[in-house]
Amino acid sequence: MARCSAGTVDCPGSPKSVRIVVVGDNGTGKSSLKVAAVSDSFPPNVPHVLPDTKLPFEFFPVGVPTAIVDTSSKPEDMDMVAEELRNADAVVLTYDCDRPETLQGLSTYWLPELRRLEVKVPIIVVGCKLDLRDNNNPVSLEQVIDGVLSEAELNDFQVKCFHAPLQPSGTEGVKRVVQEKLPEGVNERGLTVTGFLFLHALFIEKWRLETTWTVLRKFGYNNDIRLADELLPPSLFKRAPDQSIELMDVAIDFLKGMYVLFDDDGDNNLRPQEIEDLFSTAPKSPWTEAPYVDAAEKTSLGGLSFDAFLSLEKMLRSQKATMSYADNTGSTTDEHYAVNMVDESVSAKKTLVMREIPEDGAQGLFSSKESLAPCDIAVFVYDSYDESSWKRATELLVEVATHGEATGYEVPCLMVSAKDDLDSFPISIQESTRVTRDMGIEPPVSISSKLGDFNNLFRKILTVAQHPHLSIPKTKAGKSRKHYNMLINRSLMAVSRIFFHPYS
Ligand SMILES: Nc1nc2c(ncn2[C@@H]2O[C@H](COP(=O)(O)OP(=O)(O)O)[C@@H](O)[C@H]2O)c(=O)[nH]1
Ligand SMILES: [Mg+2]
Repeated sequence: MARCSAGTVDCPGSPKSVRIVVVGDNGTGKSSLKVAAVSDSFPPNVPHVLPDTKLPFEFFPVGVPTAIVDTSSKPEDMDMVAEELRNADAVVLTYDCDRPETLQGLSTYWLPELRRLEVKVPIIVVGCKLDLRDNNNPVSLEQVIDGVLSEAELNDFQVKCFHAPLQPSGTEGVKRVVQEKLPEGVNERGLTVTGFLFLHALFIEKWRLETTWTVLRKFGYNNDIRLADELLPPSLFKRAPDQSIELMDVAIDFLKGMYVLFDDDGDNNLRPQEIEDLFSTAPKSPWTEAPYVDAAEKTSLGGLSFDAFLSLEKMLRSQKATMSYADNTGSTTDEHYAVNMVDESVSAKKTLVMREIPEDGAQGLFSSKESLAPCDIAVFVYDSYDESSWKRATELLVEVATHGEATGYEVPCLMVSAKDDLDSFPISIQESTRVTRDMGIEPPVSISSKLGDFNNLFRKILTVAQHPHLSIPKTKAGKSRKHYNMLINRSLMAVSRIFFHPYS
């Protein structure tokens, strides 16, 4: 795509430009859209296809030149359009709000075409000529991305799975069969999701199991009805070792819907039987084994509250991410986890996934450069009555700090002094405060599990994790290296000032 014509892209020495390719049916408003974007005015007459143009500079403040590429809609130019689409960084797909058939054109032609060309860049659908829209009969995008298989989509599906198109009478036949038994399985636009599922139930009932299996296999499911690993690229979920996954609000709403659906009596307590029902379509519940089985708080009735349910779900996601798709059924059983929600404020809750690491398991933490990267905070618990336990905790703190300084994956740390109900001697408060202050972290939080006094520990953990820069421990060596780097930087700055501005 190194084309220098019309001053658009990738001339040697110039920064790489972004190409936004505009495609859509003839007369939908592509060329006018482009002129309007570039000149901020509506053109009375536009040529059929405009030459490539860069957007005015204020459109790309981050300094990336952006070009809008207009395209032809003539059938004989489709090869050229395909070439543009392959080189696109983003695609704008236009339809005409005044002509519903151009919206249909998206699902019958343009979207399948983009799929066929394997265009994997962001696509923005734009409804042009809003001023001409018939408000009594508005066409909308929902009609295209609507969870309904149109005739053409049904046909694509058939070709993908069975390598043969359906005859027009075939599609009609399918729809008729579904409609007779399940009226909501079909609407004027095609086969609905319920209709599609009903059709498969029908195949299974009639012992045409191979049909459903063929479909499942085509979409990458194996004999255990599990998606093949290669279809779940780790990069999809996990980009860098220190990035984590957050569920979006829609995902949380979906989970809430599932919870409410299966919590039959609506008592915010999902009983073990109800959990089993929830996972009845999966090979098995992922939560019946370590490390999940005891990780979440149980209600007094032995079930899961919605918070506990959501915490386990989040733990599952973070495990999937950090264990890089190791089959979680095979995870080591000596790993102990606890998950729960912590109220950050009245309206916001965060999930804490805590992994217990026994003293002799600590070495594994430093096994590789990235081993501590997924961790948002390290908490060191010591027995306030046992000096050796305090010593060991400070040693570990120094090890974590050193590992962080060496690898660049620094982890904020918090010390916790346990058994506060005992007299905290011989480790005096002064001593522990001095050590933590010297390393640049908060003083230890005192708790007593026996008295049930957690001194707001979980919120404190959350605060430290959310403000990591305030609690990254520094070793003496690390500090002096930092000091040294600062000195070097300062002197370099001084040198460059003298060097470049001899008269200033
Ligand atoms: N009323 C109205 N007409 C428009 C609008 N955008 C484009 N048109 C008209 O629609 C016709 C086709 O536009 P054009 O940009 O050539 O479409 P293209 O074939 O997709 O490039 C022209 O007569 C334009 O003036 C709009 O927003 N409102
Ligand atoms: Mg045009």
